[in-house]
Order: sequence, then C-alpha cells, then structure tokens
Amino acid sequence: MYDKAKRVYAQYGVDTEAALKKLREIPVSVHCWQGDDVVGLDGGGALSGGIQTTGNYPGRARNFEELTADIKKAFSLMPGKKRLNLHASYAVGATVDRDQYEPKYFSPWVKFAKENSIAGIDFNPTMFSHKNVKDGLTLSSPDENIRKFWVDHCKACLKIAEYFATEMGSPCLVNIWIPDGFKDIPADRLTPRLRLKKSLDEILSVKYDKSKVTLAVESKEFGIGVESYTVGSNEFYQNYAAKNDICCLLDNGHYHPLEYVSDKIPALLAFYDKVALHVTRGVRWDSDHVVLFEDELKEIAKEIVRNDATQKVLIGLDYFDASINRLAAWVTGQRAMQKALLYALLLPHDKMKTLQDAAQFTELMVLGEEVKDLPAGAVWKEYLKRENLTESYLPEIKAYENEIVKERK
Ligand code: RNT
Ligand code: ZN
Repeated sequence: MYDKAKRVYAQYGVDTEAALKKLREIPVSVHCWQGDDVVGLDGGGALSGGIQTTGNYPGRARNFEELTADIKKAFSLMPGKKRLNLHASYAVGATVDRDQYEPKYFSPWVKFAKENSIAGIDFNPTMFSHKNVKDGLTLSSPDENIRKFWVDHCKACLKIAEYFATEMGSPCLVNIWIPDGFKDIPADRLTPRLRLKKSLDEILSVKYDKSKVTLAVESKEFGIGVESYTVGSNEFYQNYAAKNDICCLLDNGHYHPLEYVSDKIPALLAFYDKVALHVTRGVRWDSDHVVLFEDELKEIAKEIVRNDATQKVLIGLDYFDASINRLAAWVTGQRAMQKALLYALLLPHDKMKTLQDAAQFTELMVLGEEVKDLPAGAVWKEYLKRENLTESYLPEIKAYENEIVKERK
C-alpha cells in the first residue's frame, strides 16, 4: 500500500520519503498534566483559575512514581520526537513554597527524561491552584505581597528552565499563563494590565541565557468564572512580547470560535523568530478537550509546514479529560497532531502557492479538493511501522489499565 501511495504522491510532485524523514524531526512537547487532571505534586489544592477537569474516570496518577509510569507507557505508544512539558506544580518533594523553588526539586524529572530519551523539557510557572491566588489574581494583584510572590515564582522558574536546558542540551520554553480576570463587568480594565506589565518587567529583569530559555506569554479570552475580562488578553501580550523581544504562545482554545490560530501563526511569523503553540480543542466554553484529527488542526499543521516553520513553531499539547482513559486521551491527541503534520507534509504546496499567485483560483479550488483524497493513510501506516508501532494502541492501554491502573483506589 505504501509503495502505491508513494507513486500516487510522486505524480503530484510530493516525495513521501522526504515527508517521513521530516516528520520524525518535528518535536512535539507533550504535557504532563493530562495524567493527573492538572492536580500537580506540590499539594496546591483543587484546580482553580477558570480551568476545570470534569469526569471521574478511575486511575488518576497520584504521585511522581505513578505519573512517570503512565508517561512512560503513553510515550511508548506515541510516534515521533517528544519533549516533556512540565508545570512548576510538579515539583518533587518540595519543602518550600513556589516562590522559592529550585532546580533540585526537578532533578527527578531530568533523570526520568534522560532515561527515556526525551528530546527536551519545557516549563510553566503554576499560578493557579494555590492559596496566593487572591481574589482570582496573581501577577496583576493590587496586593503587593501577592504580586511579588508570583513575580518571585516566575523568576525561580527561569532559573529552573536554565537548568533543564543545560541538562537536556536543548532550549527550554517557559510559558507564562495567569488566570487573572473578572466574572463581571470591570470598573477598571487598565490598572490590572499596568500591574501585569510591571510584573513582567520585573520578571525580565532576571538575567537568563536567551540561547537556553525562550520566554512566552499565553493570552486567553475568558475562563470559567472569569467571563467578562482577562488581564492577559491577546492584544496585551502580543504588544508586550513584541516590545520586549519575547515570544507569544497561541492556545487555539483561547479565542473566539470564529478566530483561527491557523491564521495567526503566519501573522506572527512575519515578526517573530519563534511562535509557541498550545494545541488543544475548544468545545463551546471549554478550551481543553482532547485534540482530534480535525479541520483546524490540519490547517494549523499546514501553516507550520508550508512556511518552513517546523523548527520555529514550538508545538506543545494542552488538553485534559478526566472522563475517559487518561492514557488513551494522551496518545490520541499526540497521534492526531503527528497525523496532521504528516498530512500537511504530503500536500503539493509549491504548486498551490503558484496557482494562488497566478490568480488561478478555480484550479486551486479543484486541486485542493482532489488532494484531500490522496492515500495519506497508507503513508501514516508506514510511518508507524518505521517507529515500531501500529495503528492499534487501545488494547495495550487497556491491558495496562487492568494490570496497574486498576490498583489505584
Ligand atoms: C489555561 C491555559 C494553560 C493551562 C495549562 C495547564 O487555559 O491553557 O495553558 O491549560 O497551563
Ligand atoms: Zn494553554
């Protein structure tokens, strides 16, 4: 089937071997937090900050051992190059509060990542699920002690990120997302943003090695209980990032449903060396459903591939579902991302761009429809085969569930 597919694609000027080779080189940063419903290991408490996991599927990982065992199992069923994306709340054995975290609380993660040939580690300050989220605010809080606590947390995270980069021999993306906002119509939209700006300036005053650490800011339109206003909005962060030479992170669950991240990627690529992503699936008010092989995901992958940005767009996953088998959720989302990248790698982009420039819009439309039916599935199967995997992964996950996860009462 693959040989036949290869010949079919060749007729369109597409080299399937080149596509397979390239796909293996595109890193996808897999989030640790799908495994434990974003609870973390530092006892911060119930998930807060406008994000929620729903469902009671049994077997949530409750500690470092269970979580790493699950990550190991899940990663073994994921093709391609994988990075591990950690949150600060996954500190191991921390005896101090988040503003004083040090690399040593993360050394077990480095050991784990090295032992499992993980390509790099990415990091996120955790500014939710903690007593110092006061009245829903962190970096934009009017309470100076609270604001300072979170500034110090972010500064500590930059140091930890530097440690990850050095240990792993690969740059670390640090992504700042805060839950700050208001449920109802604000009396003042500017002052909280000025406080956030001041906090970011203070965080950036830390000397960190830019060749090792890429700092990003993640905007959001609204959260659950934070419907009317978020301090870290899209315009706020894009302007902040541009003026301060840092990076934007686009989470495709964080915009109006008719606004597309696939369209934002090339807009930012015109100005930035790097664009970070949280790939997720928004459903009505939720921004965190499991990623599936759907149209917008394909469109995102196309923008990465056809703009030659596979090393410029930092792809990270961000979803959490507690109503289904957590490993299956993890693997399904990661495979959907990989599949979308492959699908994009197999399209005749040069030909299509030429038709666009020549204003041959009829031909472009017809070709666009025609290539949708090309045998990408056969190439995907071949990719899995070369990665020592098959299309089937659920039976193995079910067996793991029966053997190991069932014991977690
Ligand atoms: C929340 C943001 C944020 C979190 C993770 C856990 O809406 O998307 O990125 O999901 O950091
Ligand atoms: Zn996100």
